[in-house]
Amino acid sequence: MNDCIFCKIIGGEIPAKPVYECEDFIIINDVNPIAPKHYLLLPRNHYATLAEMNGTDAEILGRALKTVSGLQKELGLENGYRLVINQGADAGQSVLHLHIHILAGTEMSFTVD
Ligand code: DGP
Repeated sequence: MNDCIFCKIIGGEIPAKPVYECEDFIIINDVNPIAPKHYLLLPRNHYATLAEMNGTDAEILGRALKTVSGLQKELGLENGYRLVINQGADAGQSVLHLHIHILAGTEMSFTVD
């Protein structure tokens, strides 16, 4: 995907300093953090939305959740964290490359506004 900003980050075209990398995905700091710790987990393969994943593709999401739970100490998530996928316009998805927000570092309320 030539015009995808996250593909450019994954491909090294846009410099970033991943806090974690593996064959399936990378984790970077969000450029506009909404919490003291705000990371983005980016699958290396381009899926604009969840709907583009088939069942095999979606197995990466299970590995992603397990990986995040194994990085609690490294990423400073020991007091808890929230994982968010914004899917589509109503959720405010602004980058059409599937990603998981990892939010932590403060107590969070849970509202929709
Ligand atoms: P979403 O609304 O779920 O599509 O969130 C996209 C997030 O991506 C948003 O929190 C800002 C972040 N973001 C957008 N462009 C860049 C970038 O070039 N670098 C980084 N690190 N984050 C970005």
